[in-house]
Amino acid sequence: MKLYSFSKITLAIATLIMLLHANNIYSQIVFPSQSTYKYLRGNEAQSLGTNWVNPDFDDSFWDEGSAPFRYGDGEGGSELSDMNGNYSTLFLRSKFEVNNLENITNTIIAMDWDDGFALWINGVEVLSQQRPETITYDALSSGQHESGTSELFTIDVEDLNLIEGENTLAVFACNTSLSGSSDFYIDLSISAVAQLSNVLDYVEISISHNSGFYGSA
Ligand SMILES: [Ca+2]
Repeated sequence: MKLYSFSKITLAIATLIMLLHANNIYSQIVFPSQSTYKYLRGNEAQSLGTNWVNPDFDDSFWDEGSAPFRYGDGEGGSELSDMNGNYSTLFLRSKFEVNNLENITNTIIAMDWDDGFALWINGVEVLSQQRPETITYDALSSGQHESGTSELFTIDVEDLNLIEGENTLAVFACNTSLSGSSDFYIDLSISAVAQLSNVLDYVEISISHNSGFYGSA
């Protein structure tokens, strides 16, 4: 009998751990690198306007491809062999799910880019680096930045304009010159830390990149 009781207690504890674990896994954001996006080349974006960052924008006429979007550096993803000399910017849109938003504290955005970018969530700009003052189809980055290493930006979840369920990600990426740069690269991941029952639990971080080159800007 004693052994039976012990088994019951063990089973109860195991079930509780499984439930907590499942709940934690469910409280998360996982948007990995090499994700699929709708994208528009800068030389097709002269009349794009500014509402392309919004969730209800119709991107059905945009191309579709997986990150990284690049030329010169890296490997895999979508190679933009026509970019150098023809357009300096790229417009990207994608979706990601947020589950149990109330349990999420910090969010980590891992960026790998060359040379500048700005990022919107549900129409609100939340992060940028080497961003041009004005986002236009022919803009250039305000400085140079090399790809090859993901940089982590830890952002308070309250500053990210997240909603429960489906969220819209919009990314503007640009080069440092129209034809004088030997490379271009953009990829990112978004992941979250969930807090449950006063236990801070590291859920998942998705950082990976295939860029094997470290060329000049
Ligand atoms: Ca470049």
